[in-house]
Amino acid sequence: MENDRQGAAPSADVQRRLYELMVLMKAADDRLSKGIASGELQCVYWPPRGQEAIAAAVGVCLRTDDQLVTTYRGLHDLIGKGVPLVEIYGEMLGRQVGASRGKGGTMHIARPESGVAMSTGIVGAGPPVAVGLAMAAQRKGIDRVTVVSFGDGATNTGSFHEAANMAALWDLPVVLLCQNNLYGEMTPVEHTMKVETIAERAQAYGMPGVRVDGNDPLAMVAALEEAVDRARSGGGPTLLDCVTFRFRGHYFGDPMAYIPAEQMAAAQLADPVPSFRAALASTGICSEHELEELDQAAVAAVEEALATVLAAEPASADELSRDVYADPTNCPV
Ligand SMILES: Cc1ncc(C[n+]2csc(CCOP(=O)(O)OP(=O)(O)O)c2C)c(N)n1
Ligand SMILES: [Mg+2]
Repeated sequence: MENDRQGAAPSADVQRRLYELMVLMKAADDRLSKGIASGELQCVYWPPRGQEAIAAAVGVCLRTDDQLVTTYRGLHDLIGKGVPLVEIYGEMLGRQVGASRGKGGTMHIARPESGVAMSTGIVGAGPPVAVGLAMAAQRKGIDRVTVVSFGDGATNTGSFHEAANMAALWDLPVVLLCQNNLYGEMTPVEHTMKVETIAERAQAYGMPGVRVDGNDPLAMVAALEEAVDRARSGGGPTLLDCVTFRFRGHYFGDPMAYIPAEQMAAAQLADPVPSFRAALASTGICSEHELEELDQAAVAAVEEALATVLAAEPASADELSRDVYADPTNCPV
């Protein structure tokens, strides 16, 4: 990988925070998966299990008012950006406690108070929206960086290329964060493009493109920090090609027959959550006892959030006509 933890490692506190976020993301995914599989929970779900290191880096590198645009596979990104789990689960399960009072669903979670501008189910739709947010910040002189998270498959859409060109041309404060999990639905990334890496696509637009080990939270923080600093200081966009894997396939319940057994075995060895746990123990940043406490706290937080959501009212019918039109006197950008 091009970016292998250049510069000083993050402080012990930041490393602990990264693990805390990663283990919360994993616990949130595990609980949803268990509930959907048993029939206890009914919702659609595109699981990001395995992509925790990327989202945790988003969590420690962005300010609250920096903006995030993400996708249907956004559970971890939303947790990283600080959306309360009750509002995420609430939205997925169609309850009034959801971020959009239960009417958005899994694909459409937004929360302006946390700097989450949009989640989208349309592949490649995020980058143009992020470029618009970055353009607004540049024109209005707002100190704000926008990060847009999307998959490898999205880099084959026209909207990605138009957005990348515009972002580079105008030096916009945006980071193009590709969560390259090696598949778009059931198609391996190498069947969809002739160039070898997604990072090299950046050259065509005149912006830096960096390939990163997306399973290593420290490499991710180094790369994302550099990209965010560049964007914030007027240096323009960066394309980050974060190489990772999704353990549960495209959608929850995907039998994953298209994934070679050797690839799955290798990915499991590189699973970011146990790998980072072992690294924190071996460097002495966390004791086994501390790690155990973080693991248990994550599971407890997830159980508490789910109990709140299951006790909440379903989305009300009058939501159908509320928020249909923007309020022109209160239009955040
Ligand atoms: C414009 C558009 N085309 C096709 C689809 C169907 N679709 C949903 S997810 C997906 C694969 C996207 O792959 P990738 O961008 O790598 O993201 P990942 O799902 O791996 O996170 C496709 C083709 C869609 N939602 N939108
Ligand atoms: Mg993909």
